[in-house]
Amino acid sequence: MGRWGRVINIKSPSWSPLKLSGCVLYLDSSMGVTLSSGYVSQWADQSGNGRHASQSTAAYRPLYVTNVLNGRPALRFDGSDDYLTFNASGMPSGSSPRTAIFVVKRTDTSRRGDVFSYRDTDTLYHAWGVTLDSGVLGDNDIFGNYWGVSIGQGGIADTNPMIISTTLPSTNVYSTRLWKNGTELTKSYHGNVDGTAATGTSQASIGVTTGLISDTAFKGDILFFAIYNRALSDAERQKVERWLGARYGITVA
Ligand SMILES: [Ca+2]
Repeated sequence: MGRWGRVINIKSPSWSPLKLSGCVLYLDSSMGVTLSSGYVSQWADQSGNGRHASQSTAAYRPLYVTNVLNGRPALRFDGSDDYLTFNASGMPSGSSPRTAIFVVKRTDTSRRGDVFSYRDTDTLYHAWGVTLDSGVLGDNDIFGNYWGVSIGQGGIADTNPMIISTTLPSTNVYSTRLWKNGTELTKSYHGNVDGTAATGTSQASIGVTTGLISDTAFKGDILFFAIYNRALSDAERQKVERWLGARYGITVA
């Protein structure tokens, strides 16, 4: 040991978005993926809540593709019938605040591009979900039980890799915020947030809107997907976005 003692690494190399409190679902394509003949039968939730996303029907499983972004693998959804389901029970709903952050790369923006959704207990509508298209449930882009945030005709029609973040600080839909690669997007709003998440593995989907599979299928790659049961602060959200940007080689504002 020299005069100055050990060098202390003041950075935290092990930090990940999992370290933030309130993470209720955490899916990372670099871990917890179970394959069947090259397709994904399960994507294990790393949040500790056991909300593993899975698909029992072989034809509906997304393809696992290595070295998609910055050496990281992806789940490739075919835009036709591929999706995974998880249990919606206990997910943020009703008047509770929430955050979703994901990393995706669309390959066909003429498809609707629904990244996830989960159903309301009334089974007709949805407690929450995010699509990258417009024209959903009455021009909603982030939608619930007849509420939504519109981001204009065409939605986020971008085939570049992107980090999408959205927060809902309160039950008022007008409080919803939405960012692409760290830049906040202009929106318009309507309706109210009131859906209550249903119970059951078939009630929540990744890659489609639950119950509307053929109309809503996302076409492209999903690499990362996290949901929190609170609205992350701007500083927290930016920390996650920068971590994701470095991890996947995406420039963040
Ligand atoms: Ca398929």
